[in-house]
Amino acid sequence: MTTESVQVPEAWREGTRPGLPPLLPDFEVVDTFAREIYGRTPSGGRLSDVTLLSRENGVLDGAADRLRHHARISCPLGDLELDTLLHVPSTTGPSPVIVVLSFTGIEETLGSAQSHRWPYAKVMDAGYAVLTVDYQQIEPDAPDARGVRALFPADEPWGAVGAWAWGLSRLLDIADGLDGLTAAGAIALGHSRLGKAALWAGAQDERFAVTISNDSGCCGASLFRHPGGEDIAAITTKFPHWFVPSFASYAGREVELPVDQHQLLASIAPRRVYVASAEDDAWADPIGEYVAVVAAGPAFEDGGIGYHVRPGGHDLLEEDWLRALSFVRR
Ligand code: GTR
Repeated sequence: MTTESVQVPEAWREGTRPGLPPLLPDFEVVDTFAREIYGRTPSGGRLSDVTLLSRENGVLDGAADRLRHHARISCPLGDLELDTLLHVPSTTGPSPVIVVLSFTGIEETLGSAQSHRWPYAKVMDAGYAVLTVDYQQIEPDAPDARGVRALFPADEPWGAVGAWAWGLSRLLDIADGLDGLTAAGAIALGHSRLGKAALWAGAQDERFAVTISNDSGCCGASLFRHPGGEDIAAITTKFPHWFVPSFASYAGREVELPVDQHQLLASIAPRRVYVASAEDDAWADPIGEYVAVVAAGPAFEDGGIGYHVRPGGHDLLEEDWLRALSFVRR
């Protein structure tokens, strides 16, 4: 772990952390996270077909093949249609896949103000395929949205973060049937709100061998009980649709939540977790993320959980990908 630039206040150093709930068996804790925060992910949603739309071999100076697919997922009340973008290393054998949702649409990952977040050539070089979809094709990011959540009976509420996590699992279903990818070693990666979704996907779907959260902050990797950055009042006021409606009742009552985020990280063990923070990203509380990683540590075998904090602000940089992937390779 890279800890040198995390200045943890005395009260939050190991052994003296005030009042964090103990680590619990994962089945119990995942259920509590569903009930209190993210909502229960409904079962169902079956991949019905995947159509290849285009294939370009040898892009990125020969490092990758680039494939676009259209996928249809049949849900109880209708079909969800997804347009995916896949990069597969062209020089290696079957590759493990990183599934990651895109904020800005799949074509934007290739050349736009956002493309620095997608260091495809370096990731190909490290031997990983990358499969992505626009997160808002799964569930639009708005309170009155009608995405995948409208395709299931409204028996129990689930928030948009839960819907995006569901989408990461569907990306993995898609990857399962594609040539050039191995089922083993699949990675869920997400930045910010999509880092929250990646952690929730990793906690629920055991096919993910590794979960990587980047600057995921409140309701992601950072502790509710560590003061600093976004809190429940702020997040549920601005983004009420991300969580179950009752979660907002914990605003200002963080200490009464029966869980905290180190338990979400721990619930993924023995599968691996990597948390990346940025020094200037105060809103995501890098110290709260670091302390969560340390507190989750006992649930993992040696080296099962990793962390870095880099200089700079809230963003997903090449450095974040490469440091996370070097943790995965170790
Ligand atoms: C912020 C939000 C954070 C984080 C971020 C993002 O506005 O308060 O929880 O998710 O958005 O997704 O970029």
